[in-house]
Amino acid sequence: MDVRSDTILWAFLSDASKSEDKCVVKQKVNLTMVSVAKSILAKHVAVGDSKLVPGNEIGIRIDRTLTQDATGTMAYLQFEAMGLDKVKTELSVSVVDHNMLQSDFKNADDHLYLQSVAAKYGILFSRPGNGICHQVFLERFSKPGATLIGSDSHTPTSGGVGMISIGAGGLDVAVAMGGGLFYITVPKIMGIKLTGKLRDFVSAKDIILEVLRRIGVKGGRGYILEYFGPGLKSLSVTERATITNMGTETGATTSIFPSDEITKEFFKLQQREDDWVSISAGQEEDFDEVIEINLNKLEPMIAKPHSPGNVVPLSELEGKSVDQVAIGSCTNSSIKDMAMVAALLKGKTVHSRTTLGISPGSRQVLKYLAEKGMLADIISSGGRILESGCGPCIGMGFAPPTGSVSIRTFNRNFRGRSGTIDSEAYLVSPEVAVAAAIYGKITDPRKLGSYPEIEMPTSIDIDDSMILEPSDHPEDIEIIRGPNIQSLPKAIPLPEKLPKLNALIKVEDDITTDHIMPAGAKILPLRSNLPKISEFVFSQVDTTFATRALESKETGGGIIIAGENYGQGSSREHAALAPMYLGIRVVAVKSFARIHKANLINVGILPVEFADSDGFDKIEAGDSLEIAGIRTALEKGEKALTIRNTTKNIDIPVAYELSERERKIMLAGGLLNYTKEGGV
Ligand code: MIC
Ligand code: SF4
Repeated sequence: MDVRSDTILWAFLSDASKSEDKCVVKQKVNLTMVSVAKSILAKHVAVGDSKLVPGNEIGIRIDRTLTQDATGTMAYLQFEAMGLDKVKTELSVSVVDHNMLQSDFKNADDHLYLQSVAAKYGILFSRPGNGICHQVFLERFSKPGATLIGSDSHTPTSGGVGMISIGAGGLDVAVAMGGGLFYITVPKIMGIKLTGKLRDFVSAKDIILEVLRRIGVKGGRGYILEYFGPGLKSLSVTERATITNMGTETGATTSIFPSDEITKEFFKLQQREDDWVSISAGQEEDFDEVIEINLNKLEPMIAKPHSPGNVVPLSELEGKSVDQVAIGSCTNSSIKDMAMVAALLKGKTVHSRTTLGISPGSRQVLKYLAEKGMLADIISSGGRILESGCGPCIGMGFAPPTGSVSIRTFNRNFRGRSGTIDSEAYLVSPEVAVAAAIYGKITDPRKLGSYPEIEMPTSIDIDDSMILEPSDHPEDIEIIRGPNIQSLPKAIPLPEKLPKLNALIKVEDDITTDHIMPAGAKILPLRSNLPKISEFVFSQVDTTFATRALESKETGGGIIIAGENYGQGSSREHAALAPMYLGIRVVAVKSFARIHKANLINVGILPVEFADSDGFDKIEAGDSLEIAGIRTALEKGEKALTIRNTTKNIDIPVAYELSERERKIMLAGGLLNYTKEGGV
């Protein structure tokens, strides 16, 4: 049965059982008001109203979970702390893809820890080299109509097959693995209507860049982006996944496509046809708002430094000299992408001033390239083959030179993320990346000649031998803990009064989690060692931050002051855990990004927003602040609090936006404490 009609029936039955007299009317409403996202969410609501009123909190059942190594070690330490024997999900997968360079024991130790945890607790383990978590999940574990949360912000990649897939902090994933619900504020649904057909050399990446050009890095907050319209019939699953992957950069809760005959073809190719169900597209009236993109008119696009929202037509930057080109990442590393790259590179040579690095998204993709001779075409052109992993996307190797221009098929171009603080990163499609590599400058890819016809395979060799099954004898498995694995810090519940909070730092709008907790080849290996990684909090913004924070921890704790969209970007809970370790008790901002706010709550840091437009201006870094009546306000659900600036002798009204459950979590001192106390 089509999942959507199944849901309509289900919604009707549940309404009918609650309210007999109005059920006919409600049935009509439900019949016309179901988008793909709503149909799946409605089936998974376990707490809250299944009518999905935007702004309400709901708890949803999670069918599958995903972790990657950089967030996974913490997530599994937290799972271990829950004291369960086994995961309770239908399927949980742990992938090693981020911390791949093994310049000492740290990453290698973490891989062993993750492998042993997976074997013991019933989790599938995708070994290093098997591919990037989102590409591997899409290929082998995605399922239309199901729910997924992953400890990585690009988990929405699997929305490309019609799955509700949401990025979350590691602790939320640990709770879901333990059978707990995942709580979200019901988002609105933004329908994105695609009409027409992409022209040659314009690709799926240009569609999502166009979405970002229109709505920016804040425009998706509070929404699910759902695609529909006649333009879908020319987009393959991996092209759809490029779009849902990078929808994360709009701040959206997730992005989703329907599941149609094209999706079915993908499942056939993956020899998983049984996992496929049809979910028909929503209609225009199902959405809270609609934007339309005519694919016939789309041009190649480019996102300028240092934000994925700085999108302009490529033509504006033509001729700019390029030092490095990097192709790959969870956004653009499918068979289709890589086959296109190989075809365009065939018989050509990379320009002498430019280096080209290519990381295929998965072992399946890499093997296909090798079998078809495409790898030889890439190698002959001078392209450097990097491992199947995140690699340069997160500064794990292949850092660009000083002051350079790096053209990337990735999804993020934040300052310093490449590993080189003064390099400029630009985000483009694979076609544009190849043109830049060959000409050594930003070039319209249409200059490359005729557009290659990429024949997609109808069958491929499926080899899951690098995905390890959990042990049949979990009691015999010893968890391997190298010296890099440190124990979890204890969160201390907030007191009634914080009499002496030090305003340690004041930052502007759109601060990313890469600013708060940088990544890269030096810092990422410390992800399972909180005391050590905490030394790098805000290190690219203010090198004295961590030392000053630790000093304030002794005298009353710290507070971070920030502008709009604080914490955009990744799901890394280290951007909350490490500040917690350094004694941060409160973060006061103009507005938050979704996942980071949830992570702050999970570790017991109070997120508050300025109530007045000038509140932000009334605090300077270094001011001493006081907040009273905290526990009483949380217990009573009174949102308003006052920050007293004792340095300037003024009061600044702030408010928290927390559900009843979140208030209880704050009172318990974080989600782990709350769960241990029996909270659900
Ligand atoms: C990223 O792209 O920023 C990461 C690295 O994949 C993060 C996760 C992490 O920091 O480990 C993400 O997107 O959530
Ligand atoms: Fe890995 Fe980059 Fe994708 Fe993050 S965005 S999961 S670092 S490839």
